[in-house]
Amino acid sequence: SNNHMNVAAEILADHPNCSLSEPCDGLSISLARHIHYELCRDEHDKHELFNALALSVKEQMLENWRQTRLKDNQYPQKQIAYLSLEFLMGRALGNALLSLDMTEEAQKILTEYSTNLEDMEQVEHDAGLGNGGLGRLAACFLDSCASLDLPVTGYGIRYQYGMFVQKIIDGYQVERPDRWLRNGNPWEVRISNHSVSVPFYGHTETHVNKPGNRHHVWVNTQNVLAIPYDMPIPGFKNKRINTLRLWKAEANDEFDLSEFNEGDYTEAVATKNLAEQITMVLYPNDASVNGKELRLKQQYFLSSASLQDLLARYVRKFGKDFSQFSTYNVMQLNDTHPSIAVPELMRLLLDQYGLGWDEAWKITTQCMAYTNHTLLPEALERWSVPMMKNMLPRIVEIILEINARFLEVVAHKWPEDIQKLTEMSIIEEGGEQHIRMAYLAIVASFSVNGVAGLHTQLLKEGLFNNFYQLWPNKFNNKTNGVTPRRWLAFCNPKLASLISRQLGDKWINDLSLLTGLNAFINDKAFVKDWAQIKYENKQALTKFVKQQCGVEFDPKMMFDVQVKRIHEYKRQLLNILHVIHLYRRILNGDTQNIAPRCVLIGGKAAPGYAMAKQIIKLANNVAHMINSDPKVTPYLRMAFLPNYNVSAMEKICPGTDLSEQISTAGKEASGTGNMKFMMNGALTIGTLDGANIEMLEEVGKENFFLFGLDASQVSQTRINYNPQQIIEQSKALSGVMNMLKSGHFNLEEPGIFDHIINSIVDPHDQWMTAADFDSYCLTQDLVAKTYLDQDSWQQMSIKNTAASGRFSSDNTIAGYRDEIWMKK
Ligand code: NBG
Repeated sequence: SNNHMNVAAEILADHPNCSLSEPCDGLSISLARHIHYELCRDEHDKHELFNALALSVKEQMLENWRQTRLKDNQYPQKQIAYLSLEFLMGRALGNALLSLDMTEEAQKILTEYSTNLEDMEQVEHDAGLGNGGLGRLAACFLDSCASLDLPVTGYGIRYQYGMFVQKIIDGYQVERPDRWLRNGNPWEVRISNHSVSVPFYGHTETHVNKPGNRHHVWVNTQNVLAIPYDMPIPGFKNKRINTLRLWKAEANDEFDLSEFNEGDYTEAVATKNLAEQITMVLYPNDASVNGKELRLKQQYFLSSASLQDLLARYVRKFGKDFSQFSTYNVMQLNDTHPSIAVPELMRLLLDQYGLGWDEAWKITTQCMAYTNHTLLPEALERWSVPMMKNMLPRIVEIILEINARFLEVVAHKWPEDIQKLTEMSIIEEGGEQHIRMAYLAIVASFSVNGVAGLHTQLLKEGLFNNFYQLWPNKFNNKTNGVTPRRWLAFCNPKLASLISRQLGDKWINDLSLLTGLNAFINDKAFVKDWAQIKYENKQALTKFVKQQCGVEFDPKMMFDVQVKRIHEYKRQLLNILHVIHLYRRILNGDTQNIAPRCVLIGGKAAPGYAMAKQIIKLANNVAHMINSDPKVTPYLRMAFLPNYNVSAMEKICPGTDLSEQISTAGKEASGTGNMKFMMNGALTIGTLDGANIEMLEEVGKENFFLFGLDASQVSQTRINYNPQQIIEQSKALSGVMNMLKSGHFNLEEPGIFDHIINSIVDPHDQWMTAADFDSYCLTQDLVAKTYLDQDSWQQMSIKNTAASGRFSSDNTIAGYRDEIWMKK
């Protein structure tokens, strides 16, 4: 690596005077400059080279970034703020080069430094500032907003530690801190002069300036500085560079440090640590809550900092006349996590800018929009009133006032219906009071949306039915999508160029054009190329699996993949039970019609979720038994992939034949991994849940492996659910259960799977694993039969990609734009 400096020096010497055709800030010279003037030593490692490269790619965006900001400030048009506690961005380099149309240029430049783009890309740490689907959705949305030329700013938290790194030790998950910033983050720009101060604790006082004019003040607060770090979000070849603004917490010296005596340095530093704790770490809970005080602090910190930023920006342009605020601003709340923005906007308008309640409420309710991402009760946020009163006393006052006024509306709609009041109150009574954040969000929002057709329907019929009766027009559906830039063009370059060869490259911006592929399903040469690319992607995935798990896959076998957070409702357990079933068949010599397959499972468990962790252990133990039996491995192999994340998915989905989307119907709000697999030509085995339903509609049921109970059958079956009886009546399932109970997979670890075994036979098993088992196995047999007929498999694969156009996040965002953000 010590010749990088020489290469850089030569390039710079060749360009003593920059010209229009070769500007000094072009990629090549910029990179040479960063290496030559910033690395400062001859010896440096790949991280330093990566940083120099990323800095020079960022430099390519700076001018357009500035232009975008100028343009957005200049024209009076609506600004959209996407508020989210999670942005699961993954790596930025490859995606930025693709958007800037500089991939080839970068490849060429890097050969001069005796390295290549793939190697450089591998050096980048994932920005793992999210748990799973919800955070990755936010990232896909940012890409689509920029590509659709929309003035959308993402607001989030710059966690110093993102999603934990998962190690597997003796088959168990072990969590390690994600030190993603340890080599610096070349993409971010710290904007110190846009810092704001966020108050906590203290108490409120009411002052009467004039008779009848009460003025509220929140005093004696402990203030924390919020410093913005901006990341560029390039649109696809359109010169727009949007911003992801991430807030970092720092101690506010002006206030806190003055409290301490001169020289009491340790105490002063302790305060600094307390403040910085707020943005130290991402909570690793997916679709569940843990109610910790620090989490509420994070939520308020993000909401307050972002709103202060938006208000300051508005005031710079329009002064303190807020009558136009809702014309030019809308805030999309990504789940209830940032819903404390509702009372915070009220507080800023009332206390800071002196508006009256009615005016402030009108503004607030005209610019808040709320997206719900789950029906699971354990994910619905409720904050203890006493806890919030202590931390955010003024905010609680405002919530109580919002609730009092809202309950008058309820009483008006349903006169003398006390039950409605209790059901719908933002404050949950009975024992300690709690604030129902979803209700707060609904009451204040002009739009409430679910993330897939079934999900929205269930919101209206069930969870939020009262609110739906009160305000039917607030409710709307926006089925999720994923960005075709990252999830096809970038991650699967071979397939992308085959598609472009047939259709041109307009599909990258208009994914509905993929239907054009249907014209080639009988074109033998095309089908052969299609199959060959899948094979090569499977070879690459084989290498990755070997590297990560030490397990030998064979690209000639079917690749059957389930990667997502580990959760009982997602039913990785059902998948494992089927694997055990196949294993038994093979041991019994019943190998007829078995299509040899490699099963890959990956995903993280929330550190406090014991059952999910046991499922990981089970997957690892079953994989171990299977892979160490040479009678079995010609037919079946299995691996558990550690540390599943965005960049792993970029390798996995291009090389997958069969995508497992097997949640208990009615539980998965949408799913988005399902869409990535479909785009990349995988076939899906799945239940009628979330967006699977719409995928099936698009591709036709003959090209989708459907099984299991639907959502209403799940509710019906629950009433008299008797898994014991189901097991007795199923030869296959009783065989599997007996093998599990015999301790076959845990001979040296007695009892460790008892909890899992008991959960399957429990009549209260919410996930109804036993109920769907036979149907799942039958459908898996059909999968195998189809796979053995490669011609029809490949045709179905093409049809799946062809039908995936609707699931571009461009399409989803066009819906948000037309039906929520620009409405009115
Ligand atoms: C998740 C759902 C997924 C959905 C994503 C994105 C939460 C709370 N919800 O089904 O479980 O695809 O959100 O909408 O993480």
